[in-house]
Amino acid sequence: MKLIIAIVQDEDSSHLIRKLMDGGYGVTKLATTGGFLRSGNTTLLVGVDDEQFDGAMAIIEDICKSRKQIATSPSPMSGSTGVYVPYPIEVVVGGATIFVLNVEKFIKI
Ligand code: 2BA
Repeated sequence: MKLIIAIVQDEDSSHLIRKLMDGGYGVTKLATTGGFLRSGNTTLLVGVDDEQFDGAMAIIEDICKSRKQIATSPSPMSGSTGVYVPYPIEVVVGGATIFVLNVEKFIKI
């Protein structure tokens, strides 16, 4: 058994959860915050049998899209003034950041 930890964009999360549930996968949704953008994203925990793994990954790849986002980054105006001025930067947020862990035990009580 494997645990898929998928960090996805909020925009994709409802559609993705629906498709995973329709496919018979168990899903837990966590509301999370990205450390860089400091904006909300969604982390899904999906526990799968080994033979279900490829199917779950295919659904995630199919639905999660990368998008450009504008973030503001503080930058020193000058070394002597020490004043920080926010300026916009464009980042490409990936469709999904995925960690796959081998599950030692899966227990339901
Ligand atoms: P955030 O940390 O909010 O990052 C959003 C996007 O900002 C990243 O997209 C990346 O394109 C950009 N970014 C992140 N750190 C940067 C930096 N130091 N300088 C310039 N640009 C930077 P993704 O890489 O697709 O990551 C999307 C979200 O996945 C992240 O949101 C974070 O919540 C999570 N994530 C990514 N890598 C991770 C990791 N190694 N461990 C845990 N969570 C991770």
